[in-house]
Amino acid sequence: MSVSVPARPFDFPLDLERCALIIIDMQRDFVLPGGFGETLGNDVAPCHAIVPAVANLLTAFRATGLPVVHTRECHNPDLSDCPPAKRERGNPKLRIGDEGPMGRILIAGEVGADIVPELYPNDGEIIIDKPGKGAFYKTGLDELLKQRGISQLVFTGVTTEVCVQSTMREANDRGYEGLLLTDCTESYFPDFKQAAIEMIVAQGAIVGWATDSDTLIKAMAGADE
Ligand code: C5J
Repeated sequence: MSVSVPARPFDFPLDLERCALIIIDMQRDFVLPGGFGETLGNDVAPCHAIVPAVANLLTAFRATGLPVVHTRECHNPDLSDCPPAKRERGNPKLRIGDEGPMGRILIAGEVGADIVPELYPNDGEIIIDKPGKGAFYKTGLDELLKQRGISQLVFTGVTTEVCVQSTMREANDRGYEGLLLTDCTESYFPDFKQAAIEMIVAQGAIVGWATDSDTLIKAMAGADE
């Protein structure tokens, strides 16, 4: 069943049999003090502030039985999948792999690299651990989505212009249609968030569409009636 969702730059043709929710990197390391985001000098509070909106959307998706994908940007404990160019860049207080207050920064299995409790994956939901910004790079995400017949992705998470936009672009190149929820994504830089949204919807949805979670949830509820 298909439903038209008011969106920019034009209505999104949501296919309720072929869409999945993807929640990008809602990890303690990006949204709580003491993690990777803060070691880079950022105020993480705005990224944490979207947790209730994402949780509300997650509840709505779980009620439909549609697939949910959670991603985590993280690396192997021996850093074999972390290019030195990524680890050594800049002058952060702590680097990837260093011991921080929530365990080793961005290392798989550490408390900081895990998803915040409010959004924690349920059994059966897809979890993608990714070494890069995009969730398709060096992961099996494309195959997992294709096995489930998914052709549309609803995007949420952090940060809008880095891992969310990278994944939206990767998805677009692979033929998926992407809808970004503007109240369920955030950046450490408000201007970058807005610019990323504009880049995505420009030129007739060159990367994808944008709307907010209330609009999507209302459209999904309307489809049930
Ligand atoms: C960053 C991300 N910003 N999840 N990662 O390094 O956007």
